[in-house]
Amino acid sequence: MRILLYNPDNGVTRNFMPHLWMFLLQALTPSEHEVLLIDGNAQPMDEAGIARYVVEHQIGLVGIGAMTRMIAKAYRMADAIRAVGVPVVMGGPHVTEEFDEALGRNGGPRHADAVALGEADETWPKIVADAARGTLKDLYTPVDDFGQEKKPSLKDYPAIPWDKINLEQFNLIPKMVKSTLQRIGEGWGSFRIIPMESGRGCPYGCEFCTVTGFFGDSIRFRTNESVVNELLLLKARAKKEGGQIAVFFIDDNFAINIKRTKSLLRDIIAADAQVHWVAQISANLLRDEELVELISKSGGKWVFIGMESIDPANLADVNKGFNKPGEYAAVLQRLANQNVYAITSFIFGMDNDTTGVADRTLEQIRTWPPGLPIFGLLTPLPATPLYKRLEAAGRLTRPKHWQKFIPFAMAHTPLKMSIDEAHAEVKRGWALSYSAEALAHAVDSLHDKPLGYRLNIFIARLCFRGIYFPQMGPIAWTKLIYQNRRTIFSLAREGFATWRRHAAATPATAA
Ligand code: B12
Ligand code: SF4
Repeated sequence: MRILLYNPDNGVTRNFMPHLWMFLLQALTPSEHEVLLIDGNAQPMDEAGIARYVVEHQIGLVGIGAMTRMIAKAYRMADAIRAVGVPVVMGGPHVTEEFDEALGRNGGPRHADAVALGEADETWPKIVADAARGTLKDLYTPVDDFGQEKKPSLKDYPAIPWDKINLEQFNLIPKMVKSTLQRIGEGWGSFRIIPMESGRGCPYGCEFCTVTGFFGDSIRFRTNESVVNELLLLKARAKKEGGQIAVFFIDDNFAINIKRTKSLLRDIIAADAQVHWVAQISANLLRDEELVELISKSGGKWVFIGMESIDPANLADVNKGFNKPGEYAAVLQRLANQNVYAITSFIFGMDNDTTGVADRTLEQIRTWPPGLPIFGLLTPLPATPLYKRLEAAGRLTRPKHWQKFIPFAMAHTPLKMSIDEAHAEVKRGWALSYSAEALAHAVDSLHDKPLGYRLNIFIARLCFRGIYFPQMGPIAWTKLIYQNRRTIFSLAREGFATWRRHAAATPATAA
């Protein structure tokens, strides 16, 4: 049977990274089946397009995975696929919580033939076998022989064949400059960010988060050896292709067990398996100086920190009191001392937020080493404790907000400001952090660092801007480059001067 795994586009901007679930399920599919992958962010498709694709490629089963924000598109695509007679199984965090919606049991239309609840590592082969026999069941639940919920151990994690998978759709280097860039340094003909997990689960239970409910509060880890081998495979592939690969460790809290993380990072260094990597780590775990040093030595470049708010009352409200705003500056400086920078994520519209929250937050951010601040709104995702609290209090203004997804729009009323005011705060946060002046300031504040670090911050800021201000296509990019021409010119001039100095210092070799 030929199976298509499909992830819908997010409708706003191109994702910088493919979704891990597709590669994982592909690796877990019994070998007699062929699996094709389409990530809508890399290969945009509409309903007619996907219906045509499944017919032309004689697909026997389609698996669709989606977060809440993409679920409406996922359902539309599923409807189009089912209309041409091909069964659809859906999985992921949204349908796990809202399986009645996907199966049309709550009065709405049915979108999926089957739903895989929770982690599908062990149920997927059964789903495929049932689909091949034409006996798909409505629900697949990961349970043990006694009917108890079972979380897969990651000790026997499958080897994802990164050396063989066609990753062309995920190359971030534009085609027109590919062959020129292939010859620069170790090669920049391709640049891909690959998702990798080293563990699952998070015990913290922040009120707005799906993770503790979905993956559980006990943490499971892969072996160091399996992570190191995966990194070596990716590193070898990049070298062979004259390209670059960076890894995003998608663990929700990569240092949740500091001892284990340190041992993994030491093994990465010992095996010479370093690639540039990004990971999510909560601020409280970055107090450890040795950990930060190992992060840097093992290839860590960016750390994503869910700071959420600079107001301890807000943090306590959402059960994230372990974040201490008073130590944010020290944590970021500790990272910057090792040339590691932070993606700092903030949520506005929390219950103790009042107008002016963006300015107050930005005032703090400006005192920190440069990084990538991102701003979102408190969002009640299905089945989270936040959703239940707001529902019980009658505060949800759009209880089924995912059915008509609107980016950066609240679905409940904050306590101390209006919805419109909350939206304006988020807009201000993005506008002031990603203006040409802010980008120039970020680059200038690194004046004592080598050019590479400044370039890294600048390019990353240009890309991150697109999360809020869509910048798809050549016109948007040309405008952006024009707005930032002074910074681009000064970085280019310095790069050229460095290159000339380097060329003059390198003795010519005899032919
Ligand atoms: C990496 C990641 C991202 C990446 C993008 C996704 C990517 N390219 O990988 C980035 C960093 C960009 C990101 C952004 C956001 N993310 Co995010 N992200 C994650 C994260 C940390 C890891 C995802 C992952 O790969 N997990 C590991 C894989 C193996 O697990 P999985 O995807 O759940 O798949 C398993 C099962 O669900 C199931 N399954 C999944 N799909 C399918 C499909 C089929 C057919 C089947 C059978 C089974 C199946 O099988 C898999 C194996 O067991 C998760 C948290 C988490 N730990 O999962 C949050 C998470 C998915 N993100 C979340 C959110 C809310 C967001 C944002 C909206 C945050 C924001 N406020 O801006 C943005 C929106 C992104 C966008 N614009 O599209 C939520 C989603 C909750 C929900 N109900 O939708 C999560 C769960 C975190 C949370 N705090 O609750 N994210
Ligand atoms: S927000 Fe992060 S720390 Fe909090 S429960 Fe979710 S994954 Fe854990």
